[in-house]
Amino acid sequence: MKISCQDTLVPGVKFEQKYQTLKDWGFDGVELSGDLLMENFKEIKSALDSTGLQASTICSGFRGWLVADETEDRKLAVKDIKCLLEYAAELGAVGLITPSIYGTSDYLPFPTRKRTKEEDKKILIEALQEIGEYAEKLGVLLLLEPLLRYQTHLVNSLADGLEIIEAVGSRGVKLMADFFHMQMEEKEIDASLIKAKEQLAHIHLSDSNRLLPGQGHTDFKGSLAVLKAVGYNNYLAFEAIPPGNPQEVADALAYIRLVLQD
Ligand code: LER
Ligand code: MN
Repeated sequence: MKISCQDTLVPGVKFEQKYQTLKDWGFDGVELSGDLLMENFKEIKSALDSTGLQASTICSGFRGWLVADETEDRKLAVKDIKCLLEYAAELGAVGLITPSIYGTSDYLPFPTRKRTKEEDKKILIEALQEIGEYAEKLGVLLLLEPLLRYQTHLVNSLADGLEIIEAVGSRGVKLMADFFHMQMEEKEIDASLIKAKEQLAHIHLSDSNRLLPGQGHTDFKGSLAVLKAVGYNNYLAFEAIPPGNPQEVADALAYIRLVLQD
């Protein structure tokens, strides 16, 4: 398994400086923030080329949401997502990560949704069918990310994600898993990973408290052994609250490499 790290976790002003640090720490790749990429594609591409660091994936960064209330915001999301998928193809990245929508919840006093969950699901599936076809042509993936219930009302568990992906039926749309979200939404993380194995194309390594892997109470030893056993061979990308001392990122990488050796 290759290991990458979100660009927000590494210090540095220039992209080149950040990517070189990730390389020096021993990461195989970088997960790019989509919003930075939208603004700085040329600079980012040239920094990747000069450092030789691989772009593993792109994380969000588009305007609107696939199940936003307003049609215009949904169209904007599809338009930007297609652009980010093109960037993914140009950079040789696996694809683009997106949740269904961020900032909605059935469990907090967010504004009432205009539509039922079933209506939202239909909208999501149709949008992903269009995007999936585009992604297939480009040879990249749209990675659907389930988020915990306080961040989204739609697609919280891996099973929720699988239901959508099966309905979409495109090779261009796959599932990803984030250990932070799974600690709340899965009954048994390892059993859910096994069920999702055919569709699982990316993973966010984050501990139970959104700190770096090894700084919470997630059983990475057990779950990474399960992923190994089912033949998961895609990226594990670090996502976490940036630590006080950046050296902690390198220490967390050493910890995960050790766990993977067992
Ligand atoms: C948000 O909580 C998250 O996990 C990110 O990966 C957003 O896509
Ligand atoms: Mn995540």
